[in-house]
Amino acid sequence: MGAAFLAAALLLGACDGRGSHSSAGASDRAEASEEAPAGVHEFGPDRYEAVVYAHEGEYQPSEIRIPVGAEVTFRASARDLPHGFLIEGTDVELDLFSGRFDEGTYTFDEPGEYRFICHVYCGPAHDMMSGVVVVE
Ligand SMILES: [Cu+2]
Repeated sequence: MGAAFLAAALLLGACDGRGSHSSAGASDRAEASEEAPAGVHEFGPDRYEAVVYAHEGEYQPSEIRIPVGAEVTFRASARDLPHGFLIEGTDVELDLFSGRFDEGTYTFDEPGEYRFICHVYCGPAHDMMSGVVVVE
């Protein structure tokens, strides 16, 4: 009887383990997208975070406005296929995959417009993928 109880407990435990593992993964992804809305978020003096998503040949947002002198951490992810995120004139070059973020930080000391493009071939819309960081 003792052994039967132990076996049942192990079986129950194993089922619980599998169930909670897969549901935790799903909720992690949901939380990640809800906790990081696309756009620019200020989190300190001259410190900004820009959350960018690549989706169906577009970036969200496609225009990022920040003040000159700001240190910006770009956190970017893809919502469909793998994409790239390269800001011309900077060392920010990120690889975007669905379900996780890649990060790069840059301080914009000069005002101007810095174009960003996709540098990972992603299909017919690849050449249309661009946006701009406006530093003013
Ligand atoms: Cu592309």
